Amino acid sequence: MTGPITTELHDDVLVIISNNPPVNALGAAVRQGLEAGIKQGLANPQVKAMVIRCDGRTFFAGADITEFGKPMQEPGLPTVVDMIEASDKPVVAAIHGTALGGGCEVTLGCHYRIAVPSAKIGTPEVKLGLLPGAGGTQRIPRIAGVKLALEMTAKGDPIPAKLALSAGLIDRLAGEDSLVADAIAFARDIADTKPLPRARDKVAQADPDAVAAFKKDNAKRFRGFEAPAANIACVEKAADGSSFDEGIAFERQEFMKLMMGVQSAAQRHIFFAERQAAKIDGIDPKIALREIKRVGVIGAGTMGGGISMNFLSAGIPVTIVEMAQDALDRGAGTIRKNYEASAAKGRLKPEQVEAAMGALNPTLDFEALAECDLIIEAVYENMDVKKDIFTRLDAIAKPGAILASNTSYLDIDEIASVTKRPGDVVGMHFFSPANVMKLLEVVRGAQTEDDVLATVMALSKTIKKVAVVAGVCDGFIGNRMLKPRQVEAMKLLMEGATPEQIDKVHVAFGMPMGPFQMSDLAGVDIGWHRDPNRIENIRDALAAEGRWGQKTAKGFYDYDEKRNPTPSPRVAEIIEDFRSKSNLQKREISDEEIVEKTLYTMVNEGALILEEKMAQRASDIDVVWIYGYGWPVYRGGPMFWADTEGLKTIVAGLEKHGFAVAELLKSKAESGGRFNG
Ligand code: T1G
Repeated sequence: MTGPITTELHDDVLVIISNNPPVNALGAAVRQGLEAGIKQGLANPQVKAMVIRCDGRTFFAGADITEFGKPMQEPGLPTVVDMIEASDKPVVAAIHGTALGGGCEVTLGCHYRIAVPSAKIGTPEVKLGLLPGAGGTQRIPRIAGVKLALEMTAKGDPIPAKLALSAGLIDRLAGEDSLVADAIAFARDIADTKPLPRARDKVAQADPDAVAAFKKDNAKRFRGFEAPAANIACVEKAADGSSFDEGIAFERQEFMKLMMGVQSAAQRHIFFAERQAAKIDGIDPKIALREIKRVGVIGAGTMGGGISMNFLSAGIPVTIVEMAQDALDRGAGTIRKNYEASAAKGRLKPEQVEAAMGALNPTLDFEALAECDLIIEAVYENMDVKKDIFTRLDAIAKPGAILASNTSYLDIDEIASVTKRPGDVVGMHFFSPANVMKLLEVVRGAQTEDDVLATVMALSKTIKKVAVVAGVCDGFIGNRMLKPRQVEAMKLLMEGATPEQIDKVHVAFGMPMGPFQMSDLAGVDIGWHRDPNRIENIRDALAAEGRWGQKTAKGFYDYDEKRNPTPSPRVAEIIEDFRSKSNLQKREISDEEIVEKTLYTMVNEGALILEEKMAQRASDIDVVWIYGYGWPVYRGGPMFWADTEGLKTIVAGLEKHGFAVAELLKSKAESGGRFNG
């Protein structure tokens, strides 16, 4: 046998082996090989049973997503799964790593399943805007019941082998290091079983209460997504008395609808974009990285504490430095409190909390940073303060230490200029709360060494961040695009829109909150000059009255004790006051105008970012907005969304309101191009 599938005959057991790195995706060659392997086993009278297993780090991790959207090569995965199930000789799936999507469905077509304890199985297709399209929605309910099938398919999180065993999705646990031998022995044990157990022959019991509860519990989580409902409908179909084949036909129909839809294209785009973002154009992926054994964090405030947790949770010791003992104690105390809160929710074991805290070295001694390999400054956003710190760091940090600033918009090159080692200086812009938000903008200074950048990008994966390389400009990528959105939103207030109208448009679009809800959450006073007598705009007026947002129970909205927002008559007065002073006439403003002025301008800024090479690629900008600001993944990020809107539409919308259109956007619109290929 050629290609990724080979077979080995162990007396009366034929082992069919896939070797298709990196994750044994079920591409055409694998499917063809599996079909040939099963045929070989059926044709050989010596073979009493078969085992399907994978080499490498995991069992099949699903269909090959890179094949989607291209003409499908036979045999399709459903055909392969059905062929396995129709075999009159038992087929055993030997599972390690993560049997996901089509990989899980291959196991369900097998008559038996054996897995190592560390294995996981799941159907994450919903995270790609899809559903298990090779029988998973019909076989899982028949084997494991409706309730678990809903969890697995409509939420898409894999389950551990132990739970799969109790649910009947696997039949036996293998030794962690003896999967192949145990699978062959298991195959021999069951070789003479008649009739062979087949998922399609089982009956799924309807469970309308479970379905209703599941829909209710997940209504917020599923808001705006199409795929979860399709998964739920397929699982219900499996248990509504329909035949297996009727269920399969329904699954196929629903699968194709999703596959051809924009949401799945968007979610598949983000799947690859997130992985592409980790790649730095022009740097050898095999470049030697600097060793980071200890991290230093300067500043034990909200950001410094959150940043420290990322490394402590990854088992990397942290030295955290403050200037005053009470600030240091408060910072360390907050870190402990956060860990204990996670432990209380069962997310961490007490010993993990102690291990993390044991690896934290809080100190007032700035010189203690000399033992650190990476030092991250997370202090007040003031250039003079940062320059002072980097001057002191330059004097004490060991040679080769990486010096990073967590600044959210200040010039990394200017910070680097005060050191004798500008090549070691980089930006690491965490998003608050730093121990929760996945996005990390890694800002490449003009002189940042390649190995410094590559080291930080690799380290980002270790601390479970999604890192994106940004250039040195005001606001880097995310906050730079946020600016036109906020500016235009404020202007719309002056012309007659209300904060709640604008926020409603953004929430309906799929954002977790609108511009004004976000201001109230972050703090209306962030970046305010703090002079209550200097009132030059609506934001100054609010800040001057102490309307600083949720933290003062009033901002653009008024808040009750549960922080529920209500429109504020006082804010309406302030807006009306500014409008009349500016001789502006209040007018009706359409939702369409709000989208054009607040979202199209973001796309325009994204095009400028690409023109100036402040981002490596359009998909990186999409990743920033998905992971940094909650842009709805089913719209694929601002640049992907612009492609689906049509760049000509974006240009027309911008020109209608007199905005200067970025050259890149204009040229792509004219040539019928797209940002994302
Ligand atoms: N197809 C193609 N490439 C894939 C792939 C896939 N299914 N999964 C991963 N890759 C690539 C990935 O792009 C990266 O490439 C490399 O493998 C390592 O991945 C009919 C329709 C398995 C948990 O959704 O969740 O089956 O960047 O960096 O962190 O019902 O990959 O190196 O060039 O993520 O160790 C359903 C998707 C498909 C699983 C491993 N399956 N994959 O994580 O490595 S749809 C999925 C993952 C389907 C059927 C339906 C993860 C992983 P590169 P990685 P990792």
